[in-house]
Amino acid sequence: MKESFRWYGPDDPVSLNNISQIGAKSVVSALHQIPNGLVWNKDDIKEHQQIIRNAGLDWEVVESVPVHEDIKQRTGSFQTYIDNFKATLDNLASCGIKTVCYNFMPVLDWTRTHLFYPMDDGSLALYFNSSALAAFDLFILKRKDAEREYNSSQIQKAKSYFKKLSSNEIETLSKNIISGMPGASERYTLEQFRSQLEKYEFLGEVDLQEHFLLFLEEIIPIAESMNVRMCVHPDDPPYNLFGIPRVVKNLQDLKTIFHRVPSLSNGLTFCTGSLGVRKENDLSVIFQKFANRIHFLHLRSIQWQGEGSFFEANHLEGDVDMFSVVYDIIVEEKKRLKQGRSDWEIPMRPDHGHQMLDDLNKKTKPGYSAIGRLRGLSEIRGLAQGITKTMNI
Ligand code: CS2
Ligand code: MN
Repeated sequence: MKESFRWYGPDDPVSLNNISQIGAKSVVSALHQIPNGLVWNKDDIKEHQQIIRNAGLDWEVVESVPVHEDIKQRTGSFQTYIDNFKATLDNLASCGIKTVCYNFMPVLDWTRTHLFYPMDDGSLALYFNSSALAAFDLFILKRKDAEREYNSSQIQKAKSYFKKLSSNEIETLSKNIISGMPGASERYTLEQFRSQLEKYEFLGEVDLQEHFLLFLEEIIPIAESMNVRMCVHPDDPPYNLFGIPRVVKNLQDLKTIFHRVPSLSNGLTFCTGSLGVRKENDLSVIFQKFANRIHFLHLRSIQWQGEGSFFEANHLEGDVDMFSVVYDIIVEEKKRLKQGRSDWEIPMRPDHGHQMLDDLNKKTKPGYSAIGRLRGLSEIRGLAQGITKTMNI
């Protein structure tokens, strides 16, 4: 695995020098300052790339080039945005950056209800509580027909959850859900969020999936011609939220995506913490099935809490069997090496970490503090070395 670390740019409290000390060899980054839908021009890409190179690192993976809402809904200026997306890929490729992560989650990117969920050891984790989400949907957002999405026991739990919230907690919960997560290209007020959701009123799962496939049919041939490896990030969490569909959530979705557009440039970001939230998602089965098109790895674990709730566990704990995941990855890398594939070493980043030690006293990006990810990367590095050495015996 090529050990990588996400860097949010010059304003990231975790510096490039920190990343070097952590031992990562490359950086995962994006031009977050460019509004969703606009072309990333070569000068801006080169400038960012040079900053990373000056620190002795390499910009290996783009995460993410955002997909405009018009493309997801196939309305308005979607064709212009698709053309802009292609132009961005072209510019990235001409600068030598050829692995591009993106996602197709409608309206919201990744979603959590709590950003500082205390662990027994005093560190803080990201947490998704399904009752909190339902409480927000039903009693704060007051989305029209929201109660159709929940059964009576879920509504009951959401009600008692909501009753206990102070006005500050209501505000924090809302903020976490609609405008809190790092890297998300959209931030909303309650009003804006409501009107975004309304746009999906007549869009079902099949429609959204078709919009995604049509997007891929346009993008992937261009990517392939430039040797660009596109890798879709699974939905996080991998189920429908707020009554709007999600279409990159399980084995069946992935089969559909790769069946319709079979080019290897149509690849996957294998995010164990996202896919792993659905109990029926067998990570090993998914990995083996699409191994040759996994272009990027996000390694983290989650701990199921029942009814769709989960918190982010330490990387080698929780419900993701990290040993099996890393084992599968190493087997795939050896296979690629034998086949002479130049991309045999798959870029991997520790996907999130706990806020811990000195980072508890710092303002950090939720999930992206230095020390928790350092712990995750170090544990995974040791695990990988152990597996590789025993395999060679
Ligand atoms: C998130 C996001 O789970 C994750 O990896 O932290 O990075 C986000 O969902 C991605 O950027 C997807 O494009
Ligand atoms: Mn991820």
